[in-house]
Amino acid sequence: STKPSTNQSTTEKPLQPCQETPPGLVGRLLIEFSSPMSMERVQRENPDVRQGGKYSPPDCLPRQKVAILIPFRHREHHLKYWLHYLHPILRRQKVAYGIYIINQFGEDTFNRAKLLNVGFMEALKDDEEYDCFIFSDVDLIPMDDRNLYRCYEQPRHFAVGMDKFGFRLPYAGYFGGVSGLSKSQFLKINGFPNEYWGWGGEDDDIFNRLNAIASPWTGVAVWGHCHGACGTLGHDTDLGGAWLCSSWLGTALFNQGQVYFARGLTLEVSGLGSVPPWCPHTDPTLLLAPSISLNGMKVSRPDIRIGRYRMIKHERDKHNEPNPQRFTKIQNTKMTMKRDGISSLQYRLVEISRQPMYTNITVEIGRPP
Ligand code: UDH
Ligand code: NGS
Repeated sequence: STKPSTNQSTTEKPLQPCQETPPGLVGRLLIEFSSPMSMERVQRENPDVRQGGKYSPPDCLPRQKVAILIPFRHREHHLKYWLHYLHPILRRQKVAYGIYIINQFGEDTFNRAKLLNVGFMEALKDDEEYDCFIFSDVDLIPMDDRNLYRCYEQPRHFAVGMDKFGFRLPYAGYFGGVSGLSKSQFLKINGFPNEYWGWGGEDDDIFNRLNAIASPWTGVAVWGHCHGACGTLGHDTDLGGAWLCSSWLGTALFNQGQVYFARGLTLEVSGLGSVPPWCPHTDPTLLLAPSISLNGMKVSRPDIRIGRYRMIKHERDKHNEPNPQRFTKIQNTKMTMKRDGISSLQYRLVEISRQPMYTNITVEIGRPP
């Protein structure tokens, strides 16, 4: 309309960025699945969630835009509880988010990781501003709202303490249940594998991808001299190799072998003469070629007391039997990840329907070869 301006923009206070730690969190939550749940109730209790399951805090500028992706088929009962619990938690966490259910069409073998790849693509088509992607099973509810659903400097594993594992991490490399990657972290590993049909292993493959990017990284140094602390660190199995500094670094040493860095260490060497921060006693004349740039990734996790989850108990689904190939497949991630991932993803969209509490993306993803 051409009404005279009411000068709204000068009377309204501009929004401030949301606080790093949201002020309205309540901490530990009571989560149970015995009281009946209905979508009507979820809608009634979350009137500020927009069509398609979208929300943005009204009182501050969110730091990230988060797409929450849920692999799905025939779990309507679980979805009601998930939405019932998560919408209020996410609201308190002051995130801008959208909920996407990636629903596998047909009754062929289920493929969780491929559905999540589809979710990544489709969420970005829906809103290119998403910069964070959280991948959640439909049956996992966080028991503490201090477990912040956002992306971090490093890939995030959220579901560290599930009730079915006695609230402990089942093994050090566990990356299942609920995880989160920024857009660039996701693209760096070529997304998720498309070739894990049926249950198991796809989360381990993703974990392997994150580590494969970390080391080894080969660099070329021009010249260097290192002594003291670095020399004494020696060999460390957790680092995926030997330390860069043994005692004396010369052109030859660098050029001959591969140079290994600590997993998860992001060392940006820009320009000649930089001193690696982990090597305090390096002779400052150490010269590294400017081409060396490391992108190591290491999974980050919340404190085990905060990263607690309840899982809705259920029987094994039909058409999601344990995949007998999973053990050999996870041995080969480093080789397969280059060709199998977001770069090779193929699917056929069947339907996108915007529900009040979520966006439903039904997709045909094929079947095992
Ligand atoms: N999922 C579906 N439908 C399916 C299969 C899987 O929606 O038919 C989704 C859902 O989001 C689920 C996730 O994929 O949370 C992971 O699959 P899962 O729940 O089958 O994996 P989980 O490890 O269970 O939770 C394995 C079977 C456990 C049987 C225990 C019997 N007491
Ligand atoms: C591992 C699976 C993972 C799975 C985890 C927990 O053994 O995919 O167990 O499973 N890896 C392989 O099978 C290679 S659970 O107890 O939740 O059913 O996530």
